[in-house]
This record gives sequence, C-alpha cells and structure tokens, in this order.
Amino acid sequence: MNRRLTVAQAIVAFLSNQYSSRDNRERRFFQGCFGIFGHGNVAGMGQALEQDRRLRYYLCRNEQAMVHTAAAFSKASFRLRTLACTTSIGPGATNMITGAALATINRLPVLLLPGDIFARRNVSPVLQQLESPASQDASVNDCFKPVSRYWDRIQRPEQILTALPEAMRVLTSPDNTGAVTLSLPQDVQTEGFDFPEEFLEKRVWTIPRNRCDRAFLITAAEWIRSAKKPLIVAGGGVLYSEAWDALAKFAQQTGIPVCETQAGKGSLPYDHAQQLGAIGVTGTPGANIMAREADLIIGIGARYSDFTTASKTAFQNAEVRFININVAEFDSYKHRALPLTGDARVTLEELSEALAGVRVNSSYQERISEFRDEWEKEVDRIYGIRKDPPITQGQVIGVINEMSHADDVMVCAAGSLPGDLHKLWRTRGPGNYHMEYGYSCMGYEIAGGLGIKMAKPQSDVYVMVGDGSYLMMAQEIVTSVQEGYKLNIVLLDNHGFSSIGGLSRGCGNEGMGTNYRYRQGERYDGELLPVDFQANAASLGAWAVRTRTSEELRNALHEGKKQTRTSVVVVETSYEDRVPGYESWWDVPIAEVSESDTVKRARTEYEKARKKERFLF
Ligand SMILES: Cc1ncc(C[n+]2csc(CCOP(=O)(O)OP(=O)(O)O)c2C)c(N)n1
Ligand SMILES: [Mg+2]
Repeated sequence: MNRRLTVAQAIVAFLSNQYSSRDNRERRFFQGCFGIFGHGNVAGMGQALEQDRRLRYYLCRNEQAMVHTAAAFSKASFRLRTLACTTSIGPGATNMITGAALATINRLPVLLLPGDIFARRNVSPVLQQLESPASQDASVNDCFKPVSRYWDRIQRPEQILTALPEAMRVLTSPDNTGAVTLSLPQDVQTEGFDFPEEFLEKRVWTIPRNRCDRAFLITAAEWIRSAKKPLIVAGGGVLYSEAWDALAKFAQQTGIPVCETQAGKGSLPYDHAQQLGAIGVTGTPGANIMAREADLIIGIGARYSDFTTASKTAFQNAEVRFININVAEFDSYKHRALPLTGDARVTLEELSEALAGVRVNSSYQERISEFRDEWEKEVDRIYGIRKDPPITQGQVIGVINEMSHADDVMVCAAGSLPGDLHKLWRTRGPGNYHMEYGYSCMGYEIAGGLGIKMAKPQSDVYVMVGDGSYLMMAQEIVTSVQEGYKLNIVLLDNHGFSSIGGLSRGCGNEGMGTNYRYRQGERYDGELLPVDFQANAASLGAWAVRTRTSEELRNALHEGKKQTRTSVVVVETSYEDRVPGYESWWDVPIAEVSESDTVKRARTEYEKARKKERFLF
C-alpha cells in the first residue's frame, strides 16, 4: 500500500513516528519541530506541519537559537530525544550553521531541515540564491557539510526513503551523533509521491550499550591493579550513558578519585568521597595536582579538550598511561590509550567485577580526603566574600547554588562564568550542571535554557548569562513566554567582557574592545554605556528586576521563582574580581614581536610555561 503525500508531508509523518529505546525505555525521538518560515519552506514544510499536528510545531525568533534549543533539549535528555528545525533558504538556513557546529562538537543529535534552491533550476537565481559560475550544484547549504555528521540534499522525492533512515541511524548512534542536515529544495518539498505505508509506520531505534574487547578489558584490569596513582577523568559520556551509579560504585569500590570535565560535571555529586571536582584549566588544586602525578588516567567519555588537559601540561608523570572508555573509537585511542571502545555504564560494571577486592592504598585515600576538605573550605570562602556593590561573581554563584535543588538545572556557556562555575558549582545530581563548553557559544544560554525546560518541565531552570552573551542573543525570552516555559534568568552585568579583558591583560595587552563604554577618540574610555537590561527584559515579556547586593539578589530570586512567566534578575557584578586559577595553564599564544614591555614579559613567561606541554601521541 502506498500513500500519496508531498515530500514535506512524508518527512513530517516519518519523523512523528520515530522512537528511541534504551534499557527497555521507549520515547518519541522528536518532541517537535522548530521553524521560521519563508518562501523556501512555508509552502512545503510549513504546509505539512500545519496539516499534520502529530509533530508539534514551535515558533522561535532566530534560527541559530532554535538549534541551540534543540541541542540543549537533547543534552538534557541524555541524547535520547531531540527536536527538528526547519528554515527557509539563504540567511534562514545559514543562521543555523553556528548551531550545527555546536551540536556536532558537543556530540548532540539535532536534525536540521534547511530549505534549498530549486532542484528544477529554470527560475534561478531565486531570491537569496548564491550564484556560482562554476557549478549549478552549489548553494549556501553546502556550508553545513563540515559541521554535520550526515549531510544530504534531496533532489527527488524517493531519495527520502533512503536519506531519512540514514539520518536516524546517525542521530541515534552514540558514536556518530551530531548535527544531521537534510537540505530540502523548495520545489522538491512540495512534490507529490506515492510513499510506501511501511515507511511511515512506527519505528524504534534501539540505542546499544556496546561492550569493549574482552582482552583489552583484562589488560585494563591489570593496569588498574598495578597502578599506584590512578585517576578517573569523567567526561560527558558518563552522563550520556547514564552511568553515574556505575561510576559511583566503581569509585567507591576501588577508592580511585574522580575529577570532572565541563561536560562530565555532575557524574558524581559534589560531596561524594572520591570527588575531586573540576580538572584542567578551570580545575581545583586537588584534581590538578593528582593529575600531574598520576601514573594511570582512566578517561571515561572524555574528548580531552585543551581545557581538560591544560593544553597537554596536565599529565606530567613520565610513566603515565591512559585507559579510555569511550563509545567513539576516535576518542578511545587518544593519548595512545588502551582503548576500551564501548558504553561507559556496561564497561564500568564489567571493570568493577574484574577488580573485586582491589583498592588504592590508604595514604592515597587520605590525600583525596585532604584535598576535598581544603577545597570545600575554599568554596565556602569564595561564596562567603562580602563586598559592597558591585558584588563578586563567586557570591552570585553561591546564592544560586544554595537555592537550587538536585533536580534543577543551571545552564551557562561562555564568558568568565564557565570557569568559575566549573570550580565552584556544587553539583547535586546528574544534569544539574549544564554547561555548553564544547563550542562555548555566547548566546546559547537563554535559547539552551528553553530546550532544557522543554525536556524537564518539572525542574527549575536557572540561566546564568553575562551581559555580553545577553546582548548577543536574548530574544528567545519571547519564545519562553509564548510557550509558557518559565526560565529563571540571572544576568550578570559587569559592563563588558570580563573574561576576554582579563585574558587580554594576561597576554600583556590593555583589554581593547572588552568594555562597554563610549568612544573617546581612539579608545573606549568614556562613561559606561547606559544599557537598561531590566527594561530590555521587561519589554520582551519577562518579569524583570535589578539588584545590587547579595541580599537583594536572593530576595529577587525568591520573588522571581514565584512568577509564572520567565523572570530576569539583573545583578551588577565586579569586572575585576575574579576567581583565581589553581595549578594549571592554558596555551594562548602571545605575540613574539612587540614593542610593549608587558607583551614581551608575557611572551617570556609563555615560552617557559610551554615547555611543560607534552606530545601524547
Ligand atoms: C559567539 C561567540 N563570540 C565570541 C566569543 C569569544 N568570547 C568568549 S567570552 C566573551 C565575552 C563574554 O562576555 P560576557 O557574556 O559579558 O561575560 P564576561 O566575560 O563578562 O563574564 C567573548 C567575546 C564566544 N565565546 N562566542
Ligand atoms: Mg560581562
């Protein structure tokens, strides 16, 4: 039996009937489809979504933002669900490229359906078409290729019969997932075809828990047994595999300490006895000192970005070896590791069994406890700093952390906040800490917060956003109000880019372009720009208030919590007061040639520090 549908109608029918399943829990894979319509999709995908309401349509304000929302939705769902995104051709399509890169880098499934130029070609060039004298087979949508894990252009209706299953395979693949882009020429979207009924029936994609090679597992157990100073680096894969209980058991049983990457934070609660906190550039002293000395690193679901490896200076023991547990073969081989290519949960369970009775010695455990105690005191100290307005960022983090519960979610992405939060946030449950730090994309915060709230409507979502990020992308407040997905947004106003200002000065420069001030001749040395964030947020439909002291902030947050619509609490924070770095380094190359003494000095320091970098090949 066939059903005559347009290509767009068949896509909507197909997507609404796809399910994922893991551990015998089944869920609809697509919660809905975001979209902004234009001539490139309104009569195709727009018509189909209007007619077939099984795939719920959501209107947003910006195409980049909707991809962030989809990525955050999938991250908060541990990659077991996502959202689709449809756009018009041209700028609507290319607006999604940043979102696609973010999703692919963070290994998060999102399905992108940009409109594309006519397959028929006779009316070219159409509005917004990129013309090429070299080929008629080129459009701006080709820009999605390097940032997509699967890319296709649908030139004939029957191509979706093979393209959509491929798209689903990649989206639900723990190893391969990321952005999937199906470019849909605007004429093809509307073409009718007799699609087989079976193609449109319910289909369940079972997400596997692959097991690693048996011999490698035995070797890994031997390596762990003989290690004197083992350390676990927990990455995002622990959370995506829902392996937190298996990790807690493994760490408890073996006594091996655990530190966490940005994506892996929350793998253990902050008060777990083996928890050393953040590792790397934005790490804690305990994690970084123990990483430096470790003779065995067990990386679990970690990509080893430069923030985690402190630009390859984190692991200084000449004898250090790596065991990498990772669903992706690509990651499991990093640092010449013994590759346990497989799912984090089952691999940890198997390792626990293989290591029954094996435990680190008691002096190693004491060291962990000492580092833990010292670090908790340091967090208390930073949370407890009392300063006249403008208050410190550490104080703000403390206030929000103390208010929030294990099921709530704190979301952030860029600026000076990620580093401070990585160190200071006391994570109480998996998913409680949601940091987008693969792409660290300014503008993810509010759009991402919306996706989290859609995935976890019962939880309070706290969006922490700098003034720079807010000015880049705040418009999805309107969408949150429209959809009744309430966000608790805290906007930290330090009048510019504190992070990059600090970095600029650290590189011997003067912080050009990092303050929001009036121009005075060649410099931005004038008065602060009078941006009224409270009025701005209120104008978008939010309940908004401005605060200065931490008491005012606390009261406003409680008041904001009572509101039914999205609240924005603006708090002025100090540009200068920063949480220090601990026992780490980040490679940001400094000018080798300069007339400035401060740059020259920074370069000398830089050359010295770089000597610690290792080639872990
Ligand atoms: C889209 C994007 N553009 C540029 C950057 C580089 N960048 C990182 S942090 C930052 C400034 C962030 O300012 P703000 O949100 O006010 O946070 P603050 O540094 O003041 O904490 C910039 C420009 C980025 N991460 N993302
Ligand atoms: Mg700022």
